[in-house]
This record gives sequence, structure tokens and C-alpha cells, in this order.
Amino acid sequence: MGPRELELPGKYLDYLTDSTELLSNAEAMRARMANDGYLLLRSVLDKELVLEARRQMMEILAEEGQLDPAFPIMDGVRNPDSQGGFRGGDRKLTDVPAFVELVRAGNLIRFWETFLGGEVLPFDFRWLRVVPPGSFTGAHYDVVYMGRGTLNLYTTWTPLGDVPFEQGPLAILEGSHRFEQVKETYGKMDVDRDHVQGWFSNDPHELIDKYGGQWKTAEFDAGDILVFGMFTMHASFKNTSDCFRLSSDTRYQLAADEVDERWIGEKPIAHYAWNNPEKNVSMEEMRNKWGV
Ligand SMILES: O=C(O)CCC(=O)C(=O)O
Repeated sequence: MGPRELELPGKYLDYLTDSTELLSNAEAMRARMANDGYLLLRSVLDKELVLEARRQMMEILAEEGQLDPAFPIMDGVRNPDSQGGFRGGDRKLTDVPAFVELVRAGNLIRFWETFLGGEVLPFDFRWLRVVPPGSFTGAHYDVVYMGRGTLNLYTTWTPLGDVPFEQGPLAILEGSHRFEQVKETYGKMDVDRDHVQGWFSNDPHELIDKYGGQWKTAEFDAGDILVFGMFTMHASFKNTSDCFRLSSDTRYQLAADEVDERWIGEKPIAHYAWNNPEKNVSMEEMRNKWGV
């Protein structure tokens, strides 16, 4: 993870707690979320639908020349000349019918209705990652990207296919939703307003050494989901395979609550002032200023 190798289980890393048995008990799930900052739920989604979404996307990636034609497209083996990358909001991929059904209907919406206790609003913008070999995501809170509406907002991280360790699964920093000093500073940031890059840290040890907590991860199967709140620090392991790691992260809140206008509507505004080279401030500079 980042520049380090972590041992599993070890001081800095252990396995995610499986909360699948709580699925029909909203109160128990909310209590677990409040305590751990996340829920790992196995086989919640229709596996056939997940694989169909994967197939529809892989067909597009194959047409784009991103996949190595020597292998079955469902393996997602990268053509060494191609980049993959962040495809969030790229409707060529995020509008494929099986994926839209997967993240906006059926079991996932029923789960959120149970958990949130009312009518659910999924954000219209859908984040999609075609993570190439060698790539990873640095540690961050999601609130810095989508914190303008209710904070009773949750991320669903969905592996679109099996994600074994070598493909670089997501990891949660358990306990990070109680890092009060970090929440009061970094957690109040907005990437479009403040022009800061977003990732708090690439070093998985430093946060634990300074604030406590422990990274938690797992291998994922198609159909599993990992859900968490806006103040749960998360990151991904490096993809050390030859394949793209295909996954989505989509957001859910109560329809009656205030909404961050950047992520809603036929053509969501999305980030509009982030990564402006003339205004950019480094995270290092901001962390020095905040003293975190
Ligand atoms: O999949 C990843 O690498 C990052 C996902 C993420 O940051 C999220 O789910 O909010």
C-alpha cells in the first residue's frame, strides 16, 4: 500500500468484519456502522447482474483496445499499451444497462432503504474505476469531494467481478471516523472550493502511528459490497496483477435530505474547480497549516 508492504494480519492491517448476518436488522447495522465506520456485506447483489455489468463494460474496454486480445475479455487483462484509469461520470461506461440496474434498483436500493429508513436518493453521477496494474488510491475521506449536502450520505464500493488481493482491493482505516482533529480540519475541506488535491496520505503507517486505528481489508467476490460513511478514511492496495481492477463507488442518501448539487441531474456539474494548476495547494502545505 503506497510505499509500504503490509503484513496481514499484522499491527497495521487485519481483516474486515463481515456484517452480512445483520442484513435484516437496520438498528444493528446502524450500530455497527457507528462503531466500525463501515459494513462489509457479502453476496448482497445479484451475482449474475454484477457479471453482466462487468461483461458490458469489458466489451467497451475491448473495443477501445484496452484489453489484451489473447485473453477472454471477462479476465480484463490489460493491453500493455493502455492506461485504464478513472472513468467516473463517463457515461459510455456508467450507463451500461446492467450497471444502472445494479446500482439504482433492486437489492442495493432495498438495502439502503432499510439502513436509512426511508426513500433513497442515489447520486446520478456514478464513479467507476478501471484501475490499471501498478495503480492505487491514497487515503482520503469522501466528504472532501461530496460534502455540500447532508452528511448522512454513504458510499457503496462495488467490485465488478472478483477482486483478489493482487488486484488491489479497497481498505478501510477502522477508527478513522473518530479522528476528531482530522475531521475538524481536513474533514471540513472541499476540493472545489479549496483547490487541494484530496488524498490525505499515501503512507499507511503514518496515520496509525499518529492517530491509532488499523487498516482492514478482504478479498471480494462479485456480489459483495463495502459501505461506509463520509468520514471513514479509505484507500486501496496497489494493483499488482496484469488485469484491470474494475469497481464502482456510488452514493446514497435519504431523498428528503439536502443534496450536494454537483452530483445530481441529467448532466451533473461534478468537480468544477478542482486540480486547477494555477490555484492548487498541496496537501502537505495544508496539513502543516492545520497541524495534522
Ligand atoms: O476504488 C478505489 O480505488 C477508491 C474508491 C474510493 O475512493 C471510494 O469508494 O470512495
